[in-house]
Formats: sequence, structure tokens, C-alpha cells
Amino acid sequence: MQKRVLTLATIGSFFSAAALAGGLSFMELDANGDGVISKDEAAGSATLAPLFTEADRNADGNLDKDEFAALVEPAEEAAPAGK
Ligand SMILES: [Ca+2]
Ligand SMILES: [Ca+2]
Repeated sequence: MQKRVLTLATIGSFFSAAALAGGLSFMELDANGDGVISKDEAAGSATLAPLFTEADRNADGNLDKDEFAALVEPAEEAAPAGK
């Protein structure tokens, strides 16, 4: 089960993952409003579920807002400067 999730996350490149996740809303995904997206909450999203393991950078089983932001927003430093 875990292995399958990892494989799916690995197949999608980081950038396509970010593009996919761009349509996600943290508040919608955080169903119980505790400020983090648990694995169970992520499982409710066909888009986020396969990305969860990759997105959970500190591997605590929850996506906090920083981890979620890193997933949905491609690295800012890669964007052209000025606007
Ligand atoms: Ca939650
Ligand atoms: Ca985490």
C-alpha cells in the first residue's frame, strides 16, 4: 500500500505534482480544522493522496501549512524576479 503511493509520487515529476496540487484548498482538505492535513484527510482527495508521502517532508504523518504550500507553490526562487 505504502509502496504503491511512493511509486505514484515518484512517477509524477515534481513540477507536474505542483501543477496538480495547485487546485487544492488547504481549508477544504483540513476537514476537522486542526490546522494540519492528516493522511486520512488527504485520502479523501484523489489528487493529494498519491502526493502525500512526498509532501510530508518531516514524515510526521500530517501536512502542515508550510508543507502544503511547498507542494502547491513551485519554488519561488525559480520564478523570474520582478512581479
Ligand atoms: Ca486536519
Ligand atoms: Ca509533516
